[in-house]
Amino acid sequence: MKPTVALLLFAAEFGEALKVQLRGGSPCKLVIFEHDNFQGKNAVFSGPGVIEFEQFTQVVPNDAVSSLRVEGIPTCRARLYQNADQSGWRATFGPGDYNLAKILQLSTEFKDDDASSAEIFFMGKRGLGL
Ligand SMILES: [Ca+2]
Repeated sequence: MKPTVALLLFAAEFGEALKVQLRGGSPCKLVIFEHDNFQGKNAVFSGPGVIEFEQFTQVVPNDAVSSLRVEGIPTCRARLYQNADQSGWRATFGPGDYNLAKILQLSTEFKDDDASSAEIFFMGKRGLGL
């Protein structure tokens, strides 16, 4: 077994937060995909923070998100918004992989090919839940 693999397995024993720290990455990331099932163009955003329209649509076109992934510690949340100014419908996701079927199962608001901005935050720090 390679040392890196052993280290990650070891880290998994001690929780997602430690694993993220060992990777040296942001504790909260959002990956958006142009097409369903994590296909097409994709863009990675690190948080916490607001992902404004200009940044959100730099790689994946506006009104195109059809699947997404959230990576980070358990309190990590990514919220997608219908409009460029964080208004309209909103849909919030914890760490996990979400194809379109799963998104629509979890959110009655999200619309395919309609998201225009996002926000990454930690649940609890702003008093925001799902
Ligand atoms: Ca799409």
